[in-house]
Amino acid sequence: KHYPAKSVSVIGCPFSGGQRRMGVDTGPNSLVEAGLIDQLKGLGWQVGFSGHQAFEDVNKEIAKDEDIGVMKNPRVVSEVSRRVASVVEQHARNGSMPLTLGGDHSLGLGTVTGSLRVHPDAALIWVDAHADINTPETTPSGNLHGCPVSFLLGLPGTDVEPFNKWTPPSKALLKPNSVVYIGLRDVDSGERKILKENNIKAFSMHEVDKYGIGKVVDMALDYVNGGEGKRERPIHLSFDVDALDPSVAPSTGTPVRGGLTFREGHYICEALYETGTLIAMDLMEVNPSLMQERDAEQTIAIGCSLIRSAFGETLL
Ligand code: EXY
Ligand code: MN
Ligand code: MN
Ligand code: MN
Repeated sequence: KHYPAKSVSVIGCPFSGGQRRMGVDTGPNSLVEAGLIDQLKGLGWQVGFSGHQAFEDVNKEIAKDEDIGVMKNPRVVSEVSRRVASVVEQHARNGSMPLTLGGDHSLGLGTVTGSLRVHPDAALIWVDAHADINTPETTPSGNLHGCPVSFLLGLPGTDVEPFNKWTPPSKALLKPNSVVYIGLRDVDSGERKILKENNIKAFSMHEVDKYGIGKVVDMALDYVNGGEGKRERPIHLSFDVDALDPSVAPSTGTPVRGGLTFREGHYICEALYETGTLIAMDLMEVNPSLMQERDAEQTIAIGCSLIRSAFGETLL
């Protein structure tokens, strides 16, 4: 077990610069206001939380942050990821499991970098409707929340400023065979090519339908552990709430039909907790300003319950 002390650090990241819709920066505060901290304490965890990350200084540069190529807000996204990496790294080094609340998924570049600095052998499980593996050359939108995985892998096309100042591709910490996706259903053609060429393991919704979520999670864990039933390798879980079906989690910026059910999403979190090898979690893309108030409340409540499942809440 990697966190026997049951100590968790909640890292709220009010950031929206990796995409173009307002409001995702209020996700972390909504999750905390909904009672997340006490819920984690109720599960027996020691919870460190001393307010959200202060990105005001960087955020106010957004208007001045000119595109580089097609990349939107490149300097701001890069600086925020750089800071998040070091915050996640510090907590992990102190033996407190980082739980990062987004914010948009460009933050994943920071969280996973932080984890890998402390646990270089960790694998990444990316639960998402999207692969978030566009490069600055393939991105159809220029939105960097669609790109963090390509930077983590140091793929061709990611050797660009300002990212290469602190996370150069030559020093990439993540290997293509250390990533597994679950929940994909909106993958761009450039991304599909990248997944194929790099032989990256992905369970799309087609595989979830075909095998069932239980088998999919088992196959994902067997794959990263390199053996059937082996459960040793540290795992970073990056959970984009849009992996869930929009009927389950409506308030998110890039909803896609045909997603995970309520139970499938929770099952993933429960099963990862059960392995005892989870070393970090991200819960991303909760945007309470989208859809009706009821929808926002539902999405926030589900964000909290996914987290509780990953931190040991059981049905019986
Ligand atoms: N693949 C599309 C793009 O790169 O623009 C959409 C990405 C949405 C990413 C969301 C966070 O998961
Ligand atoms: Mn995502
Ligand atoms: Mn997504
Ligand atoms: Mn798309």
